Amino acid sequence: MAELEQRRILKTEIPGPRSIELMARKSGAVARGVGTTMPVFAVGAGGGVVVDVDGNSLIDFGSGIAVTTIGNSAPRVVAAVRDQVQLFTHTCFMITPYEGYVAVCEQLARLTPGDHEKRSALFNSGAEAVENAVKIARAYTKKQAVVAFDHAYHGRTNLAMALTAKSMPYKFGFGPFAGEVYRAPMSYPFRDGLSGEAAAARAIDVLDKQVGVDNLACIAIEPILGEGGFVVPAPGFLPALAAWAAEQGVVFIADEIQSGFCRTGDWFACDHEDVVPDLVTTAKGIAGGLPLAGVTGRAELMDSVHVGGLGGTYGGNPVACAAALGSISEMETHDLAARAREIGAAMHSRLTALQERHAVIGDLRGRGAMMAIELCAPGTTDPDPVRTAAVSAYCHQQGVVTLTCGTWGNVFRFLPPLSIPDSLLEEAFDVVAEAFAATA
Ligand code: PLZ
Repeated sequence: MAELEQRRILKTEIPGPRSIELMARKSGAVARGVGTTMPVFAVGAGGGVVVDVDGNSLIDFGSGIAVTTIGNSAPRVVAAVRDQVQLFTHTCFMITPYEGYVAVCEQLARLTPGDHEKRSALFNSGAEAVENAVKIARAYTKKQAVVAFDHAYHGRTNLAMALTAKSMPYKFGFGPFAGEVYRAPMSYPFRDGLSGEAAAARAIDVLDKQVGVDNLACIAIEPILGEGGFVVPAPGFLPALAAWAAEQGVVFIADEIQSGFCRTGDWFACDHEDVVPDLVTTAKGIAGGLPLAGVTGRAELMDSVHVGGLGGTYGGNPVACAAALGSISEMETHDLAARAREIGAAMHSRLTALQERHAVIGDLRGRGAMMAIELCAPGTTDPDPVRTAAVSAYCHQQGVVTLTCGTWGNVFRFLPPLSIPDSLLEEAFDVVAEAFAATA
């Protein structure tokens, strides 16, 4: 596809007539449970825009939920996928393996936190990676209890749902859930005002007294909450938890599915505090939009599973692996971690100005190009999901793809692709500012 013009273009109302037609077809063919954030159908995307069937060019502030970090159809991904697809599309790594899978695991060993000996296994989705990380931790420790945190999101499969905190829409009506899953309090500076050390002590007390360390196989944590509201734990929280886990022989799993691969201005969110997890789950940004996920961890832990104990028909599909290698090369060549920091600084200054004008913005937080504002009744922490939805709807109508998140649906999150030009970034924030003014 020819390079897309990097401009916001509104040719019709949003949604336009062809999207409306397609939405009607969707209702007749696609299960209702599969919702959409915007009622527009895409035909192209790249740089910082998504183009719809009516010729509208929308500014992308979502990256397909933190997936197309390097931009849609990035040149190295397109080339790598095209080459691979002409050679072979699938043999199944468990039948006749291929080099791409091994090469991705070598890259994961190199890039994930810590310079210890590592091994990886590849899967199709984030949820599958999380499930496998828990399987591996249980096999290694021969213990069963698993701890997740308040506001956590780890996926939609049964065990991942059990680990996920929020009922509607993720868990509602879908139980019973996997057993031996416990929940600990997360550090949420805006709401609990605790230091990292104090929040860690509070969580550790739950692990110790309510779960019992002798039962505890692993704790799984997002180093920055994703769906739960882009909460950055207070400094010291993650290091204290990781140190406690290491002392107690509990496997520390960092779910970097949303925060990984340059999004936060470093390779992984754990890198900001030099936290070295025992296991890291990755997906989303790893392969520029192709489905791929991984579990990477200490060699002795990963290799404690019997031969044949890990796998799946498509896990580490050759086309997805080629895309991942192209994607990583794109990140390194263009130093996209630095670009994420640059975008983060620009977003921070625009959002600070916005917060000064609108008391409804209670908190501004995030790292790099993973930034959010939390909307609350002025001067309180009472969530304001209604205003959040109104601001978001305004942005959508004006051609900016924005996403919300948070346990109370009152967090507005910003996840632009790192390929977005500065001009579009500024224009999208002009629209966000208008949206706040128009909905006041
Ligand atoms: N762990 C930290 O962010 C996926 C969910 C979108 P899958 N987050 C987006 C939705 O509503 O389904 C996610 C995540 C973290 C795990 C997952 C799950 O990854 O690839 O969606 O299975």
